Amino acid sequence: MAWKYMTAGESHGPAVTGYLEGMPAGLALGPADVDPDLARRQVGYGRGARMAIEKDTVEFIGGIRFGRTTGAPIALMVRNRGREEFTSPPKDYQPLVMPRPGHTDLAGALKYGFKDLRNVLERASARETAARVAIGACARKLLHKFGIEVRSVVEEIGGVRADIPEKMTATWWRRAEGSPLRCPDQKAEEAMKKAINRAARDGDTLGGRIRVEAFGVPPGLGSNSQWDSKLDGRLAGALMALPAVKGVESGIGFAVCRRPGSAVHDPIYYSAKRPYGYYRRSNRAGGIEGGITNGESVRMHLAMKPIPTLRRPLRTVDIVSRKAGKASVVRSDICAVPALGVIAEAVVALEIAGAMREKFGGDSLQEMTANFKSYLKRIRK
Ligand code: EPS
Repeated sequence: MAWKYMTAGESHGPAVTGYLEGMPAGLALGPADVDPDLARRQVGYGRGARMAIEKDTVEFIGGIRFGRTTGAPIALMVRNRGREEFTSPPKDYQPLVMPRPGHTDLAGALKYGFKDLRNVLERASARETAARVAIGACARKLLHKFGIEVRSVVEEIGGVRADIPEKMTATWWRRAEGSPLRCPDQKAEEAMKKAINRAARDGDTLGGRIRVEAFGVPPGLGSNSQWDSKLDGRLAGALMALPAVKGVESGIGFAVCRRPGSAVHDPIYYSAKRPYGYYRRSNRAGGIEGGITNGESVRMHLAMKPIPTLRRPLRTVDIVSRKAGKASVVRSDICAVPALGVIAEAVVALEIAGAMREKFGGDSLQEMTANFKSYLKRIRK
């Protein structure tokens, strides 16, 4: 069973597309499972004018018949409304030649030999994440069948830290979902909005920190036996590969280097009433020990850098004349941290669904479910 997902398509081309291989047959799946996540990705205080242009909806091209997966690869697309000419350059076309520090502009131009940075930015654009969110929503639908939920919350924007408990109750998660910044601490949310307004006024941008958490994950996903099957490694790799992410923490992450073992490791308890018997009262490990899930929620934190397009641009060098100047200014967002939360949920869903497929196999949902149930029975025995 291969589990694989890929995307293609440019930010201002006809569409962004996604490909997902390894879904079992028989899962009810359609646009109604995907469009709500596409809409969640689009909201967020601090986003730019492009989001007023787009109204993302998915179109399935493969892998579904009469509303159910067939076991064939899923192909889908999200059309772009903010399209530009792609076949030949318009008469007044001006190439982009002033690379933005912090962007892929210069590294990409050097790598591919371009004299027009638009060739790089089209694929580097966070527009691509619409495709990852769409295939992530398919993975999420599969996870629902096994009682697994993935959620995200914004913990920090531009240096303003929210006061959020380690264990968020349903009320906290509802508040996060209802907030334009995905932040359940209302006081911090107001301060974050002010910081975003200030950055907008100053021609600047802001990054932040998010938490992404998967609930109901059974113990035993991933493996300790080989480096590339460790689930924390896979999650970290997939999350680090999201636009603008510069740091990933598993559980308490970097805090482990400042505490003794007794304040890092989570003591083990047992109760026959618990779903898997064994449980922890703390979850500093973030639900993964030695690359394998331990039955607690899988929790990761991400650090996002501020967007590199600044209305008050930084110094740069023209890639044609090599003369000093100011970086190019194009339409962009001020802050996209809340969107990163939704995108990270999609990636975590994709990675956990992949690990579930690996462990429970089966060509149909029915077969996979039977394998899952027999595993739980053994664990609970
Ligand atoms: C982006 C720049 C903006 C964002 C875009 C990501 O697009 P444009 O250059 O067309 O104004 O709106 O994000 C999306 C289109 C999206 O769907 O998230 C960039 O340079 O990364």
